[in-house]
Amino acid sequence: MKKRFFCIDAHTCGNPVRLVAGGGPPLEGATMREKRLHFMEKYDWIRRGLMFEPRGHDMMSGSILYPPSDPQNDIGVLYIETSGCLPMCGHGTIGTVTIMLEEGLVSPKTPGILRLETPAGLVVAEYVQEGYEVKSVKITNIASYLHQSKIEVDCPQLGRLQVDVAYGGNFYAIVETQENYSDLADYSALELVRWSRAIRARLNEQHKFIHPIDEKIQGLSHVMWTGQPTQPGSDARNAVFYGEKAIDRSPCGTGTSARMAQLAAHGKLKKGDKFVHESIIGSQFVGRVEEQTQCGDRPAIIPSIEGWAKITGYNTILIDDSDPYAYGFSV
Ligand code: PYC
Repeated sequence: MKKRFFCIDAHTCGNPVRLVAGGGPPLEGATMREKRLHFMEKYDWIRRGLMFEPRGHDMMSGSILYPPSDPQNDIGVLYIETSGCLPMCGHGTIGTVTIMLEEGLVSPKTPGILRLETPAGLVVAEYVQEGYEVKSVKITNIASYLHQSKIEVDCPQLGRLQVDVAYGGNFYAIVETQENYSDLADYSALELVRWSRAIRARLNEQHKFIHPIDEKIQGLSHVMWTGQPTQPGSDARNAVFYGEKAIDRSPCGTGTSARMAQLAAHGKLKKGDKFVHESIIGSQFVGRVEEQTQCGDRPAIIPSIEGWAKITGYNTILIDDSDPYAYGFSV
């Protein structure tokens, strides 16, 4: 049997977004949190088929749209990626909002604003659209917080590292300059990928990373390597590892949220501050600390992230049961 998916492909500041506009499955559950659990249990083959080779690649990331559970909101978004079904994805949201508006997939209840239900919670997107073109999207993210500071972990080749773990919609190990690590510019992407896999596995073996309000969000999935900025206006540079082989080409929305939460917890950012984050390819997100808040019993911030996306094409993708690689592969 051949399953057909109508996808609109885009990139947000360099990182891919594949919005599944037709062919997504009906999901059980009142909220996107519940729908995500149903998708992971019954439909993960769709994620694998659309994200991995031969139809996707290591960095592939996407979304599927659902009606909102609360009529005040505009739409529900499920995130799919090579790394799994993320609770929240920043670059994916900026790309999804751009595609929805430019292709007329959503009618905003309030012009200039879209209220999005995500598995991690409500995310509000403010956008600037001139004619057809969406110029920029600013998303106000969920509560982000520093989970644990100064965790020691052994890294192949580099040796002992000290990392902080912060949450910005996913859990991030953040590696800052220290005795055994200088700057992401000093290492190859292949080295960063290899080391990320190793330290992620060790950190997950030795620690539990569980969201204080939603125990279904657990496990360290991403690793952020930090560095000095190279572009005018940037405050910092980063390379975020996800899945098994990916380095985010965008500055990473949930990663930038986690980084701002970590800096705020250490007294280096406060409400109202701006933080321009640069990716491995030099693209930029403008982050801001919008509010100080709590996440369960943890001090937290509400961050916003602003960026842009461009549609790259329309893609009708077939997943054919008789294809030995119907459900993707990774080498
Ligand atoms: O932008 O949040 C993000 C993201 C997560 C993984 C890749 N990008």
